[in-house]
Amino acid sequence: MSTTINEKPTAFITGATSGIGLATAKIFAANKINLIICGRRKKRLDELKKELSRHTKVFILEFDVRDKNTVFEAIASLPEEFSNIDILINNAGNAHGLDSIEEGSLDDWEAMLDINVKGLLYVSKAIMPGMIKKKSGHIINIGSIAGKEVYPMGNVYCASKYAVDAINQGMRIDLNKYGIRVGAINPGLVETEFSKVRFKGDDGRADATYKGYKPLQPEDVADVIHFMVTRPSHVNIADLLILPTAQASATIVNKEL
Ligand code: NDP
Ligand code: 8X3
Repeated sequence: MSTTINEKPTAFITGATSGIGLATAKIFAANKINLIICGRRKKRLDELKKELSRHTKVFILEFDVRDKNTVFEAIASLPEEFSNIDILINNAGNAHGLDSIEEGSLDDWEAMLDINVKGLLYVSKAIMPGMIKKKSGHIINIGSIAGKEVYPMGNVYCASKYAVDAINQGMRIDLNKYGIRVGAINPGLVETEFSKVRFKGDDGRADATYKGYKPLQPEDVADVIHFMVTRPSHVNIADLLILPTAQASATIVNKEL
C-alpha cells in the first residue's frame, strides 16, 4: 500500500459504531490497516475491537464530537503506537428531523451543525498537525448528495453537508502545500441507522425510506473508501458521488411499491 510512510497505516474513523463507519472499519481491518475507532456507544466499540483485533491493531476512543475539549483530550491521549495517524475518515454525523424550515426544531438544527460541521472541524484540527509535520496523510470527508442538491425539508441537514463540501475543498486547497490528500465521498441513500436517527426511533418511517428499491449498503460505500485510500500516493480522488442505481437525484428514486 502506498498511502503512507508507515508500513502499516493507521486510520482514525469517527462514527465507527454503525453504518458506513462500521463497514469502513471492517474492510480496513481485513486489509491490515491499524484502527482508532470512535463513537459514543462504548459497548459497540468494545465488541468491534474484540472482533477486529483478530486482523489488526485496534484502539478505542469514546467521545462526542460536539464536545470540543473532549475531542482534543481524547486525541492527545492516544498511545505512541497509535499517535501517527495516516488516514482520517470524518464520518460521524446524522440528520435530525425532516421538517419544513418554519417547523424545524432548534435542537435538531444545533445537533446537525454541531455534529456534522463543528465536530468534523474539531477532529480535523486535532489530527492535522501530525499530518502536516510528516508532510503526508489522507483525509476523507463523508459528505452526501444532500451537500450537492437541496431537497424539500432537507434545509439544515443539506446546509451541514454543503458545509462539508466547502470544508473538503478548503482543506484540499490549504493542505496542498503539505502533500496531504483530501477527498470526499458523497453518498445517496444508504441503508444504515441514519433514518432511525432522523425519524427519532419511528422505525416505520425509517424502514419505509429503504422500501421498494435496493438502497446502497454501508459496505458499498466502505469499499469505495478503501479504494480511495489505496490509490498510489500521486492519485487523489477529490470528490465522488455514489448512488444506488434506483436513485437519479436527491428526489428521484425509482421505487416499486
Ligand atoms: P449511522 O446512524 O448508521 O451512523 C452514524 C455514526 O455517527 C454512528 O457511529 C454514531 O456513533 C456517529 N455519531 C453520531 N453522532 C455522533 C456524535 N455526536 N459524536 C460522535 N459520534 C457520533 O449513519 P450513517 O452510517 O449512514 O452515517 C455516516 C455518515 O454518512 C454521516 O455523516 C451521514 O451524514 C453520511 N451519509 C449517510 C447517508 C445515508 O443515506 N445513510 C447518505 C449520505 C451521507 P455513536 O452514536 O456511537 O456516537
Ligand atoms: C443522506 C442521504 O438523501 O437522506 O445524506 O439526505 S439523504
